[in-house]
Amino acid sequence: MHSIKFPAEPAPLSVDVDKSALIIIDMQRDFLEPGGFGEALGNDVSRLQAAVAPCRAVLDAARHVGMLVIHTREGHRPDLTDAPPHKVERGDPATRIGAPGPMGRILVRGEPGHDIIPELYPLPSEPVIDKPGKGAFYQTDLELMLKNRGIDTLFVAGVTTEVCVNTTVREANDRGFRCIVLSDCCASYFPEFHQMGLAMIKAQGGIFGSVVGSGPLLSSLAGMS
Ligand code: C5J
Repeated sequence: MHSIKFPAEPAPLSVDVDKSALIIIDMQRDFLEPGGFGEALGNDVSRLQAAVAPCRAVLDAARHVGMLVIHTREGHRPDLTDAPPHKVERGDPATRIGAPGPMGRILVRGEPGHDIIPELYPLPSEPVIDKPGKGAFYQTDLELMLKNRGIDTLFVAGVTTEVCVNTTVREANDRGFRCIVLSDCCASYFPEFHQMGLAMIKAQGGIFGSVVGSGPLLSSLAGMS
């Protein structure tokens, strides 16, 4: 057992690193780079850049201490059979899911835009979960992986705070996992949704989980080694 302690909201935490995983949600080119799904929906994708460097620092630290790291990607099969019609039909037909864009077909598996940004690229040893929905547990084998590895705590990073991060945290919470959301490692196209997304998690005594910046976690992980 490797225990670390750090301040968090709503209360300080003590965590066994050996039972913890870092899950990095959807840090894909489609969400972070111009010409992808995020921009097709009318968003300013530069807003998500703030999360990249903190995510990279936590990713490096997690790798250093041997913590399980899992990456997720939102996207669909090339024939879109796993994409709900109501999801596909949203927005301008020229830029909707499956339409051709500068990074290949939007939000389609195997296309350049679907892949994870180079700064946070997974190592071959790190599982990548391809998910058709917003939550990382929906129609994936994430829960099986976590149970098989004896994981009970998730450090959660990625984008966007109020959509895929929040949905995954809520799914994890109902499955009995403790969630610790890394505030500066998450981002939203809407700064106010980022703040509220974090507030909703930590309110009411941590109704869905805890929130902490990368700084305190990095300090306590550095103290381990
Ligand atoms: C969205 C996500 N925002 N990864 N997906 O559609 O949050």
